[in-house]
Amino acid sequence: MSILVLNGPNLNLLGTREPQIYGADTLADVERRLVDEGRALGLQVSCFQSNHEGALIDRIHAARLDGTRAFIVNPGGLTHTSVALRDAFAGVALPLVEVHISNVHKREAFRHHSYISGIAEGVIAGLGVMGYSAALRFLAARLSAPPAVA
Ligand code: CA2
Repeated sequence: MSILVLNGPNLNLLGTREPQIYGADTLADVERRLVDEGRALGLQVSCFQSNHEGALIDRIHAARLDGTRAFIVNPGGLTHTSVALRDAFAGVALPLVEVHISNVHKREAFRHHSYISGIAEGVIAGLGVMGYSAALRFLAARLSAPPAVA
């Protein structure tokens, strides 16, 4: 079973700036760990990051045909702006978990609304990069059993 991990704009800067907010791990560190953790859980993890909304949407559409069973997504700033990204996920209709490294609810008011949360199975915020691993563990369980709640 394949899980696609998507990261949006500026997350390629992880580990290079603002470590007090986003931690010290680079995106390559996070992606490597998720691939390893996925293997241990019997999941094949693929990763994609882009600074371009259209590239993310194209990758989401491609997931219809490449065996992807679920998404883990940190949409970055597009979380708070992008109806188009939400429509792409809704169009593909695979389970998704939204992850934010920081606790967006402790930050500026404009970060409190997400266009994605309303179509997500779950939302994780403020656990640092561990949030991605928590999402992966959740999906491993979710994909091998039906959801306990609608
Ligand atoms: O907390 C998160 O994961 C966010 O999705 C990160 C976004 C932000 O716009 C959201 O409100 C919350 C920003 C990503 C920028 O990532 C950087 C990482 C390191 C250095 C600079 C930017």
